[in-house]
Amino acid sequence: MSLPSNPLTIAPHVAATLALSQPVVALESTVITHGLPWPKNLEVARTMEAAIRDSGATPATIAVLDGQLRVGVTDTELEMLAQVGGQARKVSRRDLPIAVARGEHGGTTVAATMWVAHRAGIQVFATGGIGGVHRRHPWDVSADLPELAQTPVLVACSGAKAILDLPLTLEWLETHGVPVLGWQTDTFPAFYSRDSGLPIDQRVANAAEVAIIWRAQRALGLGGALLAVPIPAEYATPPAVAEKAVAVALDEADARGIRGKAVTPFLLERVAAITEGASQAANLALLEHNARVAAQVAVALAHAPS
Ligand code: PSU
Ligand code: MN
Repeated sequence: MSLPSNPLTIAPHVAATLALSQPVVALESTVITHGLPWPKNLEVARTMEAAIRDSGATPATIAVLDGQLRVGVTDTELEMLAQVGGQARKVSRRDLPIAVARGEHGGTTVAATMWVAHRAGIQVFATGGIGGVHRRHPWDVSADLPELAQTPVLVACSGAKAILDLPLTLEWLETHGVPVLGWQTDTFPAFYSRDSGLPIDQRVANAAEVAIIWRAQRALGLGGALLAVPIPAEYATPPAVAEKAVAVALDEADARGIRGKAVTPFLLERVAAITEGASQAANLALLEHNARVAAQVAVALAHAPS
């Protein structure tokens, strides 16, 4: 088995955009392979890319294809990844060398996507929800959190999925120095609902305000940051509805002994089934919205600092 000499491949149009210091937004691919069912996953992947273009930035979906770390994929490749779904490897940081060495296809998690984006020179990344500290199993901490602590990428998301322990996740981020900005909000969003009641570090009104703080973060040589964006109000689910579904899903996961990297995909799938797709509609809406907000921030960053 021989390694590709340069396992990081940046699509030509993405490389050209970066070379001109024009705005690029990275997108993850675990949400495509393991987060949503076919064909919704393809629809949402295309919608997010379109939303970013629409807002004046270039999307770069990051994935592992045939063992190559790809920054920007073609529409045909996007479709292939969506179709392959869970047969692809779920690639977090620790899975990168395995997928590369074995020449596999993989959907990259927030952690792996951040790692690749940073090495490609991309600073802004949009997703739905980051991984975090799990409920009932607080030793199960997503690799997304330490990645945020060390890799300088700004991640726009709707908080951490409601399946997680949000207070412990925020405590972890505080301990490890990850700033949490609230997009037009004073509280951390709870994914399906707009407000967890938990405080964030700083409310920001618009993309220009985010850009100022992110430039300072970079100038100080610090790691990543979160931009927490609440779900658009018309798609928000009442907290009690989501909460009930999560409780049932957690019981099922425990009863079936689901562990390790299978936990998050299992819970996401069960919550979607229990809420009869309402959670999935919410998921799609917030993913598109987060892509738009991230693109606005990338555009603001590309403008000369005032
Ligand atoms: N949250 C979602 N959908 C997802 C994920 C999180 O709403 O698909 C994915 C992301 O790729 C995230 C990963 O990085 O799950 C976290 O998995 P784990 O908890 O195993 O680190
Ligand atoms: Mn885990």
